[in-house]
Formats: sequence, C-alpha cells, structure tokens
Amino acid sequence: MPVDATLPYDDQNVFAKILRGEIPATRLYEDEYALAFPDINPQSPTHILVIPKGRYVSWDDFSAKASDAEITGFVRAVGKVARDAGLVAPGYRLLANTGTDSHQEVPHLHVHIFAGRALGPLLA
Ligand code: D5M
Repeated sequence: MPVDATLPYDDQNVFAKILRGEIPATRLYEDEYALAFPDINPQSPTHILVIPKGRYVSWDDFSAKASDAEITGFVRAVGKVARDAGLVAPGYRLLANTGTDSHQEVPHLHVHIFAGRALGPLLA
C-alpha cells in the first residue's frame, strides 16, 4: 500500500525495525550514516536497498531536514555500496520513491540500487 510521504515518521515501519535489529536483514554495508541490505522482493539480479540511519520518511524529508554530514555520509554510502559490489561497469540504476504516485511502500527513505541486467529505458 503506497504511503503519504507528508505524514510524520512512524517508528514501527519495517526499516526502522531492521535498523533496531528487531527483524532480520543481511547487512551488506553499515556505517554511522547508512545501512544496506538486499531487497526482499528483487526486481533485478542485484537489488540492494540503502537507508539512512536517521528518522526520515522520504527524500523530501531527508533533503529538507538532514544535516550536511548525514546527507554527505548517506550519498557516499550509496556510491560505496554500488562500487564495492562491482556495479559501476556495466552500470546500475538508483531510485528513491516519494509518496503515493511513486508507489512508495515503506515510510523510511530508501534508495534502490538495481543492477545485473540491461535495465532498459527509464520507466519502461
Ligand atoms: O520499496 C519498498 C521495498 O522494500 C520493496 O521493494 C520491498 C522491500 N522490503 C519490504 N520489506 C523488506 C524487508 N523486510 N527486507 C528487505 N526488503 C524489504 P518502495 O520504494 O517503498 O516501493
């Protein structure tokens, strides 16, 4: 069910539970600012989610409220996860859904990393 990205942060969302270790996830990368784990419903051979550790509903929330250190740390983490997974060549796609029209389902900011096949034109 898509979520309204203007709602307040919900500490019971599934990614908040993963961050707290209340539900399992394979922690592919973790640092002060970010956590990466495989998507439970992969849409490409490699499908990784990267989330900030802070309580941000969406890209909108994060870009407006996060500190410069959080933003820098998160952006660097996304790049590092893709680089360390060997995805730079032949390439990967980043996606961050925000709100109902985008079909955002989990109300904690997450960047999808899709790779492992030719992904085709955007929105194809
Ligand atoms: O994408 C939300 C994504 O979150 C969707 O691709 C499934 C994934 N998901 C949901 N629960 C889990 C758990 N427990 N582990 C890993 N991945 C999960 P959206 O952009 O919000 O539509």
